[in-house]
Amino acid sequence: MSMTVRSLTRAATAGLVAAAALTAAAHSAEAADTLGSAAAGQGRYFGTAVAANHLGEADYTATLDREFSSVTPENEMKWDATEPSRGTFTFGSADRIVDHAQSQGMDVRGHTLVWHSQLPSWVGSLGASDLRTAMNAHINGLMGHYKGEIHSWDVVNEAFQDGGSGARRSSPFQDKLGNGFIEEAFRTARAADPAAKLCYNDYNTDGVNAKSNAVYDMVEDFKSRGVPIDCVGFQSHFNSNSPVPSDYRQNLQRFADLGVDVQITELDIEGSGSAQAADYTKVVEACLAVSRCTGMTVWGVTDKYSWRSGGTPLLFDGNYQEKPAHDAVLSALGGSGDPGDPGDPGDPGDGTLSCTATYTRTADWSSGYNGQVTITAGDEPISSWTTTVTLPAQQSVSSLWNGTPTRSGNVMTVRPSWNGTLAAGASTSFGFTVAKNGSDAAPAVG
Ligand code: G2I
Repeated sequence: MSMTVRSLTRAATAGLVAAAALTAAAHSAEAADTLGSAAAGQGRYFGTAVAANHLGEADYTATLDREFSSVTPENEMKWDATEPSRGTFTFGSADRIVDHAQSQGMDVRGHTLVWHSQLPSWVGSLGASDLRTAMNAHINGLMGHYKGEIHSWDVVNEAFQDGGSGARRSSPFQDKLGNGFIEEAFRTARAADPAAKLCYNDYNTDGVNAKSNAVYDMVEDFKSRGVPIDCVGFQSHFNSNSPVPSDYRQNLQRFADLGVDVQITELDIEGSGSAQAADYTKVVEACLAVSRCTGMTVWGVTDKYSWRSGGTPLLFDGNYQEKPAHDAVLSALGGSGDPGDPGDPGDPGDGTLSCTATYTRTADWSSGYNGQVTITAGDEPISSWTTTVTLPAQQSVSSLWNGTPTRSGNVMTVRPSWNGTLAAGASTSFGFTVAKNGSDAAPAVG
């Protein structure tokens, strides 16, 4: 994929797939007793923050690929990483994460577009008018580059102060553009990628308190005035000073009742053993009790790379061994198996999951046609799928939607874009447009 094409949009590039010849390979599904597949059984994703510089570590990547169905770049999509000087966008590290996630059929959360931290100094030195232009250009730059590839974006992050006031936090955006900057960011984001869910994300908003009340009021106001917002992210960084609140579920529910999805976006809980496991169970149970809680993300794969590594707050220890907290999460998600002992019945790799792929031609004209492939999970939930479409030699694919294609000769391999997670018996479809180039034959799909 050349830099020139990538600088248009990655999705457009991925859609420009030429294909030929016939037959189909098998599609596959992942085993059910991992965090991602167990969550899929509950209609949720289970994700993790990922750092690009660890992807070369075999155990890191093996754990990531096996257990998780969604990734959030931990730092690589932030402003300092993606637009270090005005108008110069650098996507190398973020692209590595997105490419890796797509190769594994994982969804990607975008984090984050407008935030007071990890902000290059040039942004803070702009006057109001220039800052507004730069903010919108930054949103357009990132969302344009990843258009169609990001399930949910944290459009604005941490705009409210801690403490009892419920006031906005001082930042270049707040101080120079005033309260309206959040609304403007969301409106710009909706236009930039209408398919992405647009989230407001914050911490210490997990229970009912002055800060979460202030966010609640903002969301209520946005919904009443038609400002585009689709979800609220609850970071959920917990420790003894900031424990899992007893009204966590009620708080998630009251936001959901405003007509937005809720997501747990940066979960980690300091501690160890059964106490930590019990706290993780509370969080998972709270999400599962709220139908609009669409998924959970832990803030890292292994304790050793956590931003709070001293507090060992994650599900895998520094040697990638599953902790009691992992087993508790898996169990709370309804997962089965013996997660502490890979190789036992019920562990990853022993599952005999299945899905079917059926093809139909949905439109036809003299020079081309539209095809649609519907993937249906068998009697186990799946967290990803892979389907192969092989076209007659003359034909070529000019666009594809609701899937992520890669081409090898005549064979187009399609993996999920946003739609990897299927409950038992559930279906999803992707579609594509084909130029016949003289051949009206059907593709083979498997
Ligand atoms: O602070 C925890 C999280 C709170 N919510 C927003 C998240 O974006 C935030 O993530 C953390 C990352 O986990 C850290 O990895 O954000 C920190 C910065 O605000 C990240 O730390 C930074 C270090 O401060 C830098 O020195 C370092 O260069 O990570 C950078 C990349 O490793």
